[in-house]
Order: sequence, then structure tokens, then C-alpha cells
Amino acid sequence: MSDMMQAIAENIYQGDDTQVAALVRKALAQDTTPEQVLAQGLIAGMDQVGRDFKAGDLFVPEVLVAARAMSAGMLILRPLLAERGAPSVGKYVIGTVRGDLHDIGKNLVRMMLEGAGFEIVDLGTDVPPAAFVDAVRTHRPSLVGMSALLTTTMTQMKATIDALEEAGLRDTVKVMIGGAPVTADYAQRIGADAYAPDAATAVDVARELAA
Ligand code: B1M
Repeated sequence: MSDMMQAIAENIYQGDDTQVAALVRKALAQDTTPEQVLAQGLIAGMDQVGRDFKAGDLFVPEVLVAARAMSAGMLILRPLLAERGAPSVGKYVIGTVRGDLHDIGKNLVRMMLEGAGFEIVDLGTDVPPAAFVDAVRTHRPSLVGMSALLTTTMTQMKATIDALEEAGLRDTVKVMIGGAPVTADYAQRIGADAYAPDAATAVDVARELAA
């Protein structure tokens, strides 16, 4: 990894959004591609944040500022990635399920998918099944992703799948679920097509499902 990419990753980790934006601009001016900046700078930094958070070495405030720094970098990269015509590999509707306001993980998944070329429709948090159904009807995505962080809201994933079924739309989309309390076994039990334990895996799984 180049020194510049390393510096971007480190500033993501430190949560310095001003530095991240400045370094991303500098890297692009030096002919580093937006894809390289995303993968080797932003995502590399955020991966480390994720690992250290899981290990208990970082806490939520640090994760939040790192995510904010990642957003500052994405703000610059997003139009460039779109402009370079990275062909859309599929449309992806994503949201945190009804009753659930946790969106840090969902936003990370969203950013990684965007970086991988998915066209994202983000419904935000506390999304009722009917809103997922409406979005599928309107946007005709190839994938729907649901995030839940509470054991009490996980059940909304099944409610959403049932609502898609009732609307006659279940066969038009693949459903992916994730979030700390969710497991592959749960995904299978509620009839989801896939589960991803983290944002990087979510991209791999989404690519497979969209192929
Ligand atoms: Co809440 N919270 N929280 N919380 N919160 C948890 C989840 C909890 C485990 C804390 C605890 O008690 N130990 C607990 C849930 C217990 C349970 O149900 N088993 C809990 C609780 C109880 C609550 C409240 C009820 C607290 C209260 O008010 N009494 C309340 C509920 C509000 C609501 O949603 N209705 C609440 C509120 C909040 C805050 C608002 C303060 C804040 C959320 C801020 C925000 O998101 N904007 C918050 C936070 C930050 C947490 C913890 C500390 C951190 C969650 C997080 O952001 N992790 C969490 C404890 C913990 O996890 N240690 C906790 C970092 C993030 C990167 O990881 O979201 O897991 P994660 O996402 C990962 C993967 O899961 C995966 O990829 C991501 C990146 O690798 N992934 C997907 C996620 N979504 C995916 C979707 C996919 C694929 C992969 O496909 C579509």
C-alpha cells in the first residue's frame, strides 16, 4: 500500500474528516484512481476500525467519527465513480427494519456496495415492511437488504419477506439480511436468500446473487 493510501486509512481510523477529504483530493490529483482510493484508503481504514471494534479496542464514538470521515471521502469519490461509468452491477434497496434505529452497520454495507458499483436506494432506518414493498415495486431492484441490530426487531425481516410474498414481488428480488444478532441459520429459517456477517462479505454475496 502506498504511503498516501496508508495515510488515508490512518485518518479514517482517527476520524479526521478534514484530513481524509484533503488526502483523497491529493491522491486523485496524483493519478490514483477513485477505485484505488476507495479500496486501499477508505475501506482499508474502515476494515481496521471494524476489527478493533469487534476486539473491544475501539468504542462506539470512535466508530461514529470514523464512519463520518469515511463519508467525507465518499462524498468526493461518489460522483467520480459514477462518472467513470463503472457499469451498475445491480440495483440494491437497503434499509434498517421497522422499530430499529441502528444505522452505522447498514451505512457501512451501503458504502461498500456503492463502491462495488451497485446502484443504491437507501430507505434509512425504522423501515416498515410496506415501505420495502413500495420501494421494490417502484425501483425494481435485483436485491433487497435488511439490517437489524435488536433481537426484538429481527422478526421484522420475516414480516418484510412475507409482505413481499403477499405483494407478489418475492420472486423478483433476492433478499439479503445482516446485523449483529442475525445468523445464516436465521436467514434460512425465514426464507431470505442470503446472510452476510460484515460489509465486505455483503459485497461478495451481493455480487454472487446479482450475477
Ligand atoms: Co443500541 N443496542 N440500542 N444503540 N447499540 C445494541 C445493538 C446492543 C447489542 C447493546 C447492548 O445491550 N449490549 C443492544 C441490543 C440487544 C439485543 O437486542 N440483543 C442495544 C439496545 C438494547 C439498544 C436500545 C434498546 C437501548 C435503549 O434505548 N434502551 C436502543 C434501541 C433504539 C432502536 O433502535 N429502536 C438503542 C440505541 C442505540 C443508539 C441510538 C444509542 C446507537 C445507534 C446509533 C446509530 O446506529 N446511528 C446504538 C449503538 C451504537 C449500539 C452498539 C453499541 C453498536 C452498534 C454498531 O453500530 N456497531 C450495539 C452494541 C454492539 O454491537 N456492541 C448496540 C458497529 C457496526 C459497524 O456493526 O451494526 O453490527 P453492526 O454492522 C456490521 C455487521 O453486523 C454487518 O455489517 C456491518 C459492518 O461490518 N451488517 C450487515 C449490518 N447490517 C447488515 C446488513 C447486511 C449485511 C451485513 O445485508 C443487508
